[in-house]
Amino acid sequence: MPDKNTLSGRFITVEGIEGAGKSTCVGFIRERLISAGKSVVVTREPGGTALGEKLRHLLLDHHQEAISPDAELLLMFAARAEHLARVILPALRAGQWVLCDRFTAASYAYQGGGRGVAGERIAALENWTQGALRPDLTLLLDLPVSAGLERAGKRSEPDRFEREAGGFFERVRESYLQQARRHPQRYRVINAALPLTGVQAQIVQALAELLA
Ligand code: Z5A
Repeated sequence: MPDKNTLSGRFITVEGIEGAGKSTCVGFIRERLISAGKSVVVTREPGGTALGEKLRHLLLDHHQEAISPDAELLLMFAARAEHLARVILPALRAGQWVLCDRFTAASYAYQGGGRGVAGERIAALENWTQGALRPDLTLLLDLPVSAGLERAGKRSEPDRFEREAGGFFERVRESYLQQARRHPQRYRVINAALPLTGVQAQIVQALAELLA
């Protein structure tokens, strides 16, 4: 169980529905942090370790047989436990800044909001795997579902999540926004519907608060 007091690094997560621009923004954030003199570890969930990447493949592969919501949640947290033990906690202990494309907020949004798993179950797993550790800053890239799906749809074959109907993503978006309302001290909602320069300007402001 991590003791928050022994972690001298900072933990930033980037969240949002498909096509919100997370991957695009992670590259931008990394450059900003490096310019500010920080040592940065960029990673993602599910994934970030050898086991995590195998689990990611199982979770996203649309040729898989259907996965029950509870199994899906447990696999996300199995990947997360490994990710915390091997990548995130060692980096934070070494004073590095960890920048993660999705984290536990995605479990609340997709398995909770999207699939209907009870929030208490997710909270129990969160407390078990993370102890008191929570991201220092979560940048929630928010935009209408139709806009996100249109952006995401211009790319390769849809994965298992991207095949869900629009209502699923509306619930995911609402869950993310609820989490941001519940934890205003560590969430910043970024209007991701703006052109990239407008999105980046909001990110710069949010990072400045943490860097100050
Ligand atoms: N998942 C879960 O269910 N539970 C969990 O606990 C976790 C994850 C951790 C992982 O996929 C899946 O796992 C995810 C949730 C689930 N569901 N799905 N699918 P992922 O992390 O790879 O997530 P993704 O949503 O598929 O990523 P994405 O579709 O690649 O989206 P993105 O990274 O947010 O977008 P992007 O690639 O940066 O940008 C998309 C396009 O829009 C691209 O062409 C950009 O050039 C363009 N773009 C970006 N920003 C802009 C702006 N501002 N204007 C115009 N165009 C833009």
